[in-house]
Amino acid sequence: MKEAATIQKGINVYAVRKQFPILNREVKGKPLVYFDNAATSQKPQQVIDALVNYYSNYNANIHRGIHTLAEEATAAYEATRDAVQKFMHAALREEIIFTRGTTEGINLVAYTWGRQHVKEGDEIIISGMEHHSNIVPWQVLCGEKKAVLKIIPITEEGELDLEAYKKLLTSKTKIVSVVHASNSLGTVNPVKEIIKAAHEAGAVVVIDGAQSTVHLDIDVQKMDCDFFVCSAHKLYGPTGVGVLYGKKKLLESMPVFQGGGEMIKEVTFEKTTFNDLPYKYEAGTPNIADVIAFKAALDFIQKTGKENIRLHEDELLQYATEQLQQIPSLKIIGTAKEKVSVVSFVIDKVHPQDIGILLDNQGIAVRTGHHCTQPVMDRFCIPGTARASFAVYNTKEEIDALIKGLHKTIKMLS
Ligand code: 7TS
Repeated sequence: MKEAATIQKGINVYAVRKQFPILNREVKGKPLVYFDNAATSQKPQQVIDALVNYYSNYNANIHRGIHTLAEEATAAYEATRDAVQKFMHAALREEIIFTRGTTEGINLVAYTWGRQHVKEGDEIIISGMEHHSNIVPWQVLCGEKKAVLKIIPITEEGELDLEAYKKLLTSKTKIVSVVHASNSLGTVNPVKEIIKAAHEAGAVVVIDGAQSTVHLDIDVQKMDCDFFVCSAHKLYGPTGVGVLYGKKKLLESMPVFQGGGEMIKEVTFEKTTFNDLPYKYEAGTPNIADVIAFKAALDFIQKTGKENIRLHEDELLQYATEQLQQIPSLKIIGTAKEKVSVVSFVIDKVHPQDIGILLDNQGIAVRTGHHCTQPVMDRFCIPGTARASFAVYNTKEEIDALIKGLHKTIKMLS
């Protein structure tokens, strides 16, 4: 990658790139251009080092041991909780529950608060742009309780129809669960307005922050969401770790999710008493190494600067959008006013799968298909899209390579 090109606002992208060893590799004899960041981001060296350091120097199970290794591991694990609390501006550290990821967080809420409160004839509202993980758990719950799932429609631009949403809210609405930023359209939803309206109707709100947390400032108190979920692996952190934020009052009142070690105070065959928050929802040995390495990812974001990252990504999104719009046979799906750095597109007479394969032959990784949002594809009457999603380490030169690759693809296939 040439260093002569412009250094984009606030960050030296080439210095950032040096922290990500994987970016040095080649794919099919070409330098890797990684534009599949919405699926999972790459990891900086400090995250990889944190994993290696834990396993090399203080691998031990947490909370239960009094020996040095156990104490060190516990302290590092709990330090991540403090870092997440700060990162999301949660009021209390016990409101931060570690999960396996966004999917598990949503399922946890559906199985606990959902099962406890949703009754026959009640309503749950989700939107037409949800990831399958924010559809299926609610469908299962509705099936079990004979409740009704209602869907907020999407406009042609890929925005939520808020007027329609407000009409869907009734006294029977128990839960509203919506995505903060869409993984297939890039749309940033006005979650504050959505939450306020839901609360006025007496519903609790779950925000799926899988895509937003890495791009936007997250302040769960200002947002006033009841639950917020995200995944570390989309935040430059490891896979297998996520966060469920919940308001303490709700978390305390909810039934337990999984039973086992850690989540108990006392067990007899007659009766079990459950542990305090957050441990009540962290049954069994957690993913210690990855939780610890997640803090290194948050440190990386902190050091690089959230605002700098956002400005850089906005610039990449704008540049890519302008460049893609110049290809006559290409149509961008998702043209909302507020977007994160995700751009989905289709090309006349070319299947998205073929775009993906031919770009991969040129070392360019994009995601193709329905992106686990099949209802979005149905809404736009398309089989799928090709999706390029940008991260802090991507450059305009890489976008130029994508555009060149697309021209080549179109020439070959039409
Ligand atoms: N919600 C949204 C908005 C997502 O983008 C994803 C993952 C999930 C939930 C589920 O997250 P997980 O970490 O539990 O799997 N999105 C994608 C994607 O766009 N391509 O691969 C995974």
